[in-house]
Amino acid sequence: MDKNTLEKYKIDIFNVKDDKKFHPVEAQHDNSHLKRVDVFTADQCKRIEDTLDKMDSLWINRSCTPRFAYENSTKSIRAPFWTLGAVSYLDAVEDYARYHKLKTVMNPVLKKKFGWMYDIICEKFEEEFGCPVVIDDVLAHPGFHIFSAKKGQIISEGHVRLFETALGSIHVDIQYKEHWEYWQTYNHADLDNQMTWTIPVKLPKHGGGLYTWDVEVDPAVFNYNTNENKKPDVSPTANKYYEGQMTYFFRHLLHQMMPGVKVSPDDRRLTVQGHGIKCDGVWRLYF
Ligand SMILES: O=C(O)CCC(=O)C(=O)O
Ligand SMILES: [Fe+2]
Repeated sequence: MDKNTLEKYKIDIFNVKDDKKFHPVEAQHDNSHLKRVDVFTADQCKRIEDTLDKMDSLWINRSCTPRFAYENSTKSIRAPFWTLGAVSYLDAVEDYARYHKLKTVMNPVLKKKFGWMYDIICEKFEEEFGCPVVIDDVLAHPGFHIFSAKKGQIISEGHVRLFETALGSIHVDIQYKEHWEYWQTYNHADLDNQMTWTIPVKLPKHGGGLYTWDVEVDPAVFNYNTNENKKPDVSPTANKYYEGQMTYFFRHLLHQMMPGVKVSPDDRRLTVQGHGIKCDGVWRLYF
């Protein structure tokens, strides 16, 4: 996207022309499709961030990988973007065996370092849904999206500007489709009600969030296009994120990571990331 298109795009989306009032995260109301649950305290968020930093040799650099590998036309972001854990939309989409290889290495490590965190997540979901919620052991454990430099380093000026652009695609989550055969091992896997959840543990100073669009799209074809061609006619809702607060939604809610605002070189956007499918009465969480 060239700079002029980008500027137009920002103004379209935020509908705010005066840069002094440029606070897109507060521009609009919450989307009723997006649920919110307070999950971690500030201390717990800090503990997660510190643990994540201590494990930075295991972060996988995805900065040159198209943000959503199942799309045929996305730019390489080349800004510091890492993941921890095996990722359905990046690894399984590319090579299903690679996903399982990485998961086999990473699951025990994640369980050891973040077992306490998974316990809290499952407990909160159980309170929310009133049925058992587990971390799935066959698929990859929930992991992390890391938009940040490594601890003690800063993001370069060029990358700071990149973080202020729409790095994430406009998409629906269809990660569950990669694991079709696995779901068939259950009597009933509710593939019509798949869930996506995100818990930010560290956000940039000027915030972060998720755009959502209240429109129906065909999940079989929608993702496989460029953002420009996919942008719906209606305005998105800007759902602000809060550190420690989970957002989750069901089915094919159209969404996009919100671009950063006035990003500084030491800003970080760290999120615990996962999905869920209810199989034989138990929600199974995975990445
Ligand atoms: O980071 C976010 O806010 C959302 C990420 C997302 O859409 C995804 O991982 O599918
Ligand atoms: Fe998504």
